[in-house]
Amino acid sequence: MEMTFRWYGSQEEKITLEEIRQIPAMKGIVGTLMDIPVGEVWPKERIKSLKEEIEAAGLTLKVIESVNVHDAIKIGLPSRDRYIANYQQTIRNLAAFGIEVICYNFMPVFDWVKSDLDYRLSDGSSTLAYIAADIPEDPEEIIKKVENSSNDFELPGWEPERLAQVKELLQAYKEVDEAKLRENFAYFLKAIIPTCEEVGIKMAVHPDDPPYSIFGLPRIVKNREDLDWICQVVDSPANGITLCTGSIAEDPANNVYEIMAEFCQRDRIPFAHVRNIKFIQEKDFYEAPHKSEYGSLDMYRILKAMYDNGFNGYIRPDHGRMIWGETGRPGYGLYDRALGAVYLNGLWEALEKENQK
Ligand SMILES: [Mn+2]
Repeated sequence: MEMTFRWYGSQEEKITLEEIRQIPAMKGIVGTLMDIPVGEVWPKERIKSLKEEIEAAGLTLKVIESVNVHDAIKIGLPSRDRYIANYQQTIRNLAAFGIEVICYNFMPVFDWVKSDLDYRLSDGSSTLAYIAADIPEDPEEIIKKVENSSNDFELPGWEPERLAQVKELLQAYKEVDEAKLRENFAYFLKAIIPTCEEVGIKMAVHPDDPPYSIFGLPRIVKNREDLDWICQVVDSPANGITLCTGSIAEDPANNVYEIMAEFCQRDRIPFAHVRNIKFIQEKDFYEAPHKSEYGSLDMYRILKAMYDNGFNGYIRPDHGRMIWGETGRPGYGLYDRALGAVYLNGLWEALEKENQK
């Protein structure tokens, strides 16, 4: 297990690499090149300088989150082959600089959806929440809402240029049901996984967030059956999952502990996002502090499922609250994610020592 921290790059962040390096036992950065438009090749020189900057700060760069998949691929447009060729080239370019894992998702239009990016907890901290009644019916309203509460940070997967055409995008997805989206996903995986095998990279698909349909859009990475289908459609260790405990558990029908255990055992989880959520009622929830007692998930059980089933990939504390007066990119402050990382490392140390007896 190796602890990592998502960082958006010096142009996009007020959090410095030095601050991240000072988190005890923090080893690596989960990096990105946010300014490269979706579908374009990531240039080698940009990857090289990102890696050098991170390594100069005493951290490693082994995981990229995300290389986003162009809508033409998800919709299955004739132009998809060009975007797939670009994706293959990006995989090769990343591998040339020692990247081992690429996190991505296959969600139509919206990368993730929350109703509230500044949900106040009783201790005064601020977090992300999903309250179904507060999700507007009109998708354009949710875009405005997210833009207005993003503290002027660009949020991952919410590229303003792309979402400016949301009406056209939604129209383009009209003919894409779950079966069609699955067919397009299989087409994509069959094209890129051989490239990954050739250069030694693992793809790791992030579950849908939330893991059920919203705005009438299809969802195909939402439960155990979907993950099983993905692993089988191209049966290769290079075709893996970013198991995000928060996202998977957002559907109470999903047993996050069993899913974690099964896919760790099948060696398909090269990367894990670990966070806690607290259900308010039915499927409504907010993102809770990591420690088990604050949320609806048992974090010890999650890490034990990983440990017992041989997890040896990268892990990050996923999101954190805004605490101690910090302001920044919602979900991605320094302090609470640092606390999460230290807590997860503590649980892991206990599991290791308990099993060394
Ligand atoms: Mn996640």
